[in-house]
Amino acid sequence: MTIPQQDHTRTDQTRTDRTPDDETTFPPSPEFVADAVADSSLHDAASADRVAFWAEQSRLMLDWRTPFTSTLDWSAAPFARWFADGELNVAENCLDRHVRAGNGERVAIHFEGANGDTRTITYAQLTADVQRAANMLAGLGVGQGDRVVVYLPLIPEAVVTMLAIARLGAIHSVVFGGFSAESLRARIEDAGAKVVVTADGGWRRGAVSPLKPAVDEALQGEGTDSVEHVLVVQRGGNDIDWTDRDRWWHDEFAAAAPEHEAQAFPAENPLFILYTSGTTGKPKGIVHTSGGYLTQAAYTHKNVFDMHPEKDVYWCTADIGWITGHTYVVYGPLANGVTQVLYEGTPDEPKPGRWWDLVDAYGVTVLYTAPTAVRAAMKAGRQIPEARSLETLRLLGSVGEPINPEAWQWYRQVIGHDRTPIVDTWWQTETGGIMISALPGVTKLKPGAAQTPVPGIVAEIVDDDGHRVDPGGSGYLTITEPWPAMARGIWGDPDRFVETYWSRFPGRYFAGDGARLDGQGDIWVQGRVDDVMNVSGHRLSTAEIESALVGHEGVAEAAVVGAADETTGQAVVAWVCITEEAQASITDRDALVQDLRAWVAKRIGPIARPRDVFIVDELPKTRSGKIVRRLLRAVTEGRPVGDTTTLADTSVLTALQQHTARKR
Ligand code: 6R9
Repeated sequence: MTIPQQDHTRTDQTRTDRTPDDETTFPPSPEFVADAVADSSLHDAASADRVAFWAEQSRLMLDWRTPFTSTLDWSAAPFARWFADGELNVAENCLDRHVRAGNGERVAIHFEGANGDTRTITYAQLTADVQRAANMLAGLGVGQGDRVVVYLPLIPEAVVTMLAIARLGAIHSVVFGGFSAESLRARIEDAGAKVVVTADGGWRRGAVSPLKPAVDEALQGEGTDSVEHVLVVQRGGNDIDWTDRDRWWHDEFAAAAPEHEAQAFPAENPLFILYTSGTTGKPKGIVHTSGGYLTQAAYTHKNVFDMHPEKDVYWCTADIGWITGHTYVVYGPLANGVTQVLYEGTPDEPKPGRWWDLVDAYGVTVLYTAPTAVRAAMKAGRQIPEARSLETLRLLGSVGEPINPEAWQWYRQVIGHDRTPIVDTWWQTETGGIMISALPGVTKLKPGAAQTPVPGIVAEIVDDDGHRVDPGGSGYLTITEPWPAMARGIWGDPDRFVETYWSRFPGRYFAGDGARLDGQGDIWVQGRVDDVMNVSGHRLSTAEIESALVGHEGVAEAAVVGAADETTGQAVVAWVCITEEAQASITDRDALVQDLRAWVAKRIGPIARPRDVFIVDELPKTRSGKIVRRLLRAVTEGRPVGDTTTLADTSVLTALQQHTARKR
């Protein structure tokens, strides 16, 4: 069965899968519908002719220098070619064309540094900066197809650098500033980078965190001889070592010519490589190209976030080191000519509530963030956002993990004042853009479910044998038809691309997520399949139990893992952080533990009752905020934890190990 597209006129009907969560829905308000970008005609057009639909969206969203005549070439599947005989310049689509259309004075970026320094950059200014930066990079020998590694804080120069590289038809590979020298080295080597762009340091919690030393260390390592220059932005003002290959950004920038004429490149010219960690071994360099990627970035950004460029102030809180920062900080919003906020710091520096102050200060209308941030805000307490206005917000988005219905409800009530729609967007580094999400103004929203493939995308949930599951069933989330922003491969390793994503279910793309299809055809993404537990032969989803735990008033955040158990195969083990209020009021922790076990048993069923509940201060997370259950499982089972390089803070593990040691 193909997952039915959302029928927003359908009301209550017989449901084969009745869980309490399937019952709660929020239809779009008439006020929202009246001014909504998306309407149901998108679904109609995409169902009528999917490939023609994408061609139409591409022509609508982008300016092509040479119009394409071929839309999709799938003859070398799974390596797709979209719009292949067309030519465009990606940076010109994000910049110059808005200036030419008379919108040069519109603010592109409201930048706020961690320390409170601010910059307002218009489209005209950003275009000028990128032109000059393109000349600067060309002067350092960067041209079409060359790789440039970007290792910068979240500052305007990062956006300028990415776009300048794109303008030259070169390939950027952004490495998150929190990654170590060794991770950086491995990426520089794999990409064969010619230039590295970095900063002396960035600001975090009132102090400078140095970046350049990691580049120096990386370049002393093996396999980095390809690097000819390091371009250094002055940001932290910290002392740094200097070598012959180093150049100050401000010197080179000032010396570069101001005007740069953008050349057109083929649609399939590579735009970037972004490394993502696999389950094992070395990170995969996911390759994205130009025309198809930008089409889907712009189309999803416009329709999923209901973008009205002339009046919206959009804010995606992701770092540019992640795919979310690529597609929904840089390419989507700028292709659509939208005004956005760019903030260097953390949500709570110098004190809790900084994010909400920024929402009020800039009049943010659309906010896109991760469930982990929502749960952190829940943990800190609703009094913090309640002390702010937040009246300008009209739409909220979520990405990165399943959002528990409880967090969804809190996000809507406390941040969205009970009126904003929330779009829960499922996608991946490999998909390039949003794949599954409600369309605001069209879809009846369901807390906790990503819901429906966006028009143009076809998703199916299949069982172990690759057969489609019926409504009410669970299985593996697969994509059955090629899409414009799909990865074009793994850098230097085409076989690994086929093996990793296309071999488990022949003819289908599968990248590791489990999902449930409810009685109304809505998709509930349940997290990576290795997060599914098997307790006495029952398949239990970690997400579902976590959701139940977070529904308890004392719990702020929960991570559940299946730990090896002699009798039940696996046993449910929960790690929870409790709210500030609960910390203040609870005297008997054992009683709370028993209460939580009973709570889960009551909400889901006795089979789901956790064997152990550990109350901890923090959970192990990646730097992009995803809970690392693999490590939690190892700790729970008392095994060595192995590679911890993806962790934001490794000291968390030691604290966790003390809990299980006490237990043994
Ligand atoms: C965009 C991004 C991809 C993995 C993906 C899935 C999880 C992302 C989600 C979600 C449930 C959502 N994920 N969005 N799970 N609901 N709305 O995060 O890319 O860093 O490559 O991670 O994140 O497990 O497979 P990436």
